[in-house]
Amino acid sequence: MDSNSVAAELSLKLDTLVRRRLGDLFKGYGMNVDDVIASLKWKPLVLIIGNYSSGKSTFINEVIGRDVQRTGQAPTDDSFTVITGAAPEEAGREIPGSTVIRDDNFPFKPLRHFGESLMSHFSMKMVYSPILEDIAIIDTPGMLDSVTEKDRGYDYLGVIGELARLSDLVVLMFDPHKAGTIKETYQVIRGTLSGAAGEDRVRYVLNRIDECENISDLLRSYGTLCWNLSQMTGRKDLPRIYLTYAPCDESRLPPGFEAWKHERDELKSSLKAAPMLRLDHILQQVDTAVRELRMVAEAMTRFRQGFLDRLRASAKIWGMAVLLAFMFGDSLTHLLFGVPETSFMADLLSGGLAPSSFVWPVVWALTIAAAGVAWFKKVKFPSYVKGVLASLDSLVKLDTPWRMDIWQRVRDHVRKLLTGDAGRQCWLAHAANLDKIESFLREDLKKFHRELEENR
Ligand SMILES: Nc1nc2c(ncn2[C@@H]2O[C@H](COP(=O)(O)OP(=O)(O)OP(=O)(O)O)[C@@H](O)[C@H]2O)c(=O)[nH]1
Ligand SMILES: [Mg+2]
Repeated sequence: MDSNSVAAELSLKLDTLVRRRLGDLFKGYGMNVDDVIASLKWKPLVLIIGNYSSGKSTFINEVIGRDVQRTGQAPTDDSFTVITGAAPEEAGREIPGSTVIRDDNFPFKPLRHFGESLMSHFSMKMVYSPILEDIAIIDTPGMLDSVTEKDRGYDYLGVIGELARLSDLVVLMFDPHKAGTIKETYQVIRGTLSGAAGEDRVRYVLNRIDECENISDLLRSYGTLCWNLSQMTGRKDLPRIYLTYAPCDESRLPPGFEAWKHERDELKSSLKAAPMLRLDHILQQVDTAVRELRMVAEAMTRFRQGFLDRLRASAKIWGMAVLLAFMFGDSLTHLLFGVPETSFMADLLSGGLAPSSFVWPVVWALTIAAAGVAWFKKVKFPSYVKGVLASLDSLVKLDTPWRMDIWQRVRDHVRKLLTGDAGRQCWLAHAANLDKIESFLREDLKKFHRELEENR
């Protein structure tokens, strides 16, 4: 079996497993299991991102052997374009974003949250090209320093992060003029890519090196990019950076630049590895999603524990009050108003207890119990929830950067659950859910990893 069909078969299996074992839990915590495995549905995806005019569209045209994307010196693309293979008779068709994003056959449904204005900046082009039979390539608008997310009309970095999550290979392209100094690039690498896409799925490219005047000029740009990358990614070891240029009149190149001629071809070949990377990507994605689910369940377990502790403490105090009210409540009214004629305690001590002696004590006990319940519901519980919301981070242990990373991604979701649904969350069996998730990670996913290794 070729690697594509192995990947397809394994993803289907994993899809079924996740749904069967954890589908209900994802749903219960308001998380979408469809989004988790969205990328499994379609062909492997290659995402090309980078500074404006770094040569993304030029590179894509070269890879697919056709001038499908517009290119130009000024910022050219303001849209995301998914370029996918098509039979010759279908080639040339363009599908609008609203259809692509809503269609269940494509994996882009998670983008629907970004609203209408993204849909008008999103489309799919059907192109006849052999390489597109196995992969689809996504061209993106270049990153601009001056444009804020608001100016674009949609959350650009959010969309890039979501696409990176769905993609099996991410090409991050710079050029010597802006070798990694752009703020948006920084945010994408730091904020979304590091969490969303595993580093091994990213290819770094310094493109347009033919525009460097000589080798020392190139080294300066390369050095700047390396420095900026290490600052951005926080890694001490530098990832490989492909040094490339679009095919041009070789005689124009500064002396010595032929040494990098093959890097363009190597980069192009690395795109073909996307289907192989998919297997790892799928597992990584499920692993991440399940760990996010676990973090939510952990937070809810802690929340519920705090609730039960308070409930118990309140029940103790109010239980005592109910008992006192039962025994002495009618003595008080007897003393003050002469009602009832004899109190419960008096009947008890004189040995004259009758069924009617219990009426007032019971009324008293029920009244105080009702007051206790009302107090807990209206005062104690809201103030507990408010306290938890104010110090949300204390719900989970944040002892490693890795856990902090996961927490950052689910924190808002936990806040939402506690803001809208705190009452119900107190009564759910979070600890049992946690056990289920743990056993999935420990047994099912491990087994899957082994199966994947055997199929390599
Ligand atoms: N000298 C040189 N020019 C290049 C190279 N690659 C692209 N260009 C030119 O650079 C300009 C920008 O290229 P595009 O491919 O449009 O860049 P882009 O990254 O898609 O830009 P946006 O879509 O605006 O983000 C075009 O005029 C290309 O012809 C290269 O390797 N060397
Ligand atoms: Mg472009």
